[in-house]
Amino acid sequence: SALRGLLARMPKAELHIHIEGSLEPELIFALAERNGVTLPYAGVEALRAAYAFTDLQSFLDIYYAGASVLLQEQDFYDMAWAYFEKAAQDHVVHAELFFDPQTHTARGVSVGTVIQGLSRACTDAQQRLGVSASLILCFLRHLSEDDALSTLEDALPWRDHFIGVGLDSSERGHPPSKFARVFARCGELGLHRVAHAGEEGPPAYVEEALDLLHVERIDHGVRSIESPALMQRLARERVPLTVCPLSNVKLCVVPDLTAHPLPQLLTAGLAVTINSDDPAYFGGYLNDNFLALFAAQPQWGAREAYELARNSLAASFAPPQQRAVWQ
Ligand code: ES4
Ligand code: ZN
Repeated sequence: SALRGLLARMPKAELHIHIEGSLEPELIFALAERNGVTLPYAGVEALRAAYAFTDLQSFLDIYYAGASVLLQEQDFYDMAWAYFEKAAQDHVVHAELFFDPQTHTARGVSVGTVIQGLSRACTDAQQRLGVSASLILCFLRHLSEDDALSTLEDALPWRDHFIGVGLDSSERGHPPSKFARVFARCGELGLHRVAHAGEEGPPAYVEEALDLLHVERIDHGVRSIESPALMQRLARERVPLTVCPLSNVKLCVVPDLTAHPLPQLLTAGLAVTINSDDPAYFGGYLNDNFLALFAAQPQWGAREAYELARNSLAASFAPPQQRAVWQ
């Protein structure tokens, strides 16, 4: 239909993608072979069959196992390049990629190896695909704040290769307050700040991320729907939410897309965006998320499509001269 064509072809930004979550099973096994890594799955089909998640933790266990095949700089480049080819097909004009250095440094891979491989792919995405791309370093919240601080320290020689920091992994029991000092340091360094909050955690974690970490965007934030006071604040302050519809269904945050709170968040005046989160694990890239959500909202049309695309470009950290090209 015309609407499907519009959704697929309109220019959009992707602001919530874990690049390790873009590793398709075929590439996982190809890199395992290249690096001599043995996986606890017989093959591509057996791995895909294990993608039946009941909550965030059941996903993270498999996601960290998949990332274990990444060892060389070229591995990080190849992973990101495969994503950029998908992004270009989806008419993504700008992407901000999350990466998890601690997942790799724990296996003896240096932060420099990770960042140099990803950064080279970002440069090539701009030059060969016309996709502007930047990196956001994420701290794993199930680890300590001291671990996050030393990860930041280790990454500082590559300070110019990432634009900001985020907070991801297991949310429950690991509130934003745990990372107040490291986020304050990141603020002093002029880094943008975002955090996952209100995915599985309560609305109070969204408030902590805003008040204690001083984040500029909230990743997920869907449980804000439970607090009218927080909803009013997010609308008034136009705090962008990077919402991931297919992720929320796969991780049982919502029962199905017809029950997803995104339409209510949008109607309440929040700066909502649509994103893919971990597309290789959750059943689709950015356009798949748009198409699936719009299929569950038959009353939606071009107005909502443009609003969501415009929100994504407006909520990006792209510099003013870049944004001028989109207007
Ligand atoms: C993630 Cl869906 C999600 N939530 C929290 N942390 C993550 N890391 C990768 N995907
Ligand atoms: Zn995420």
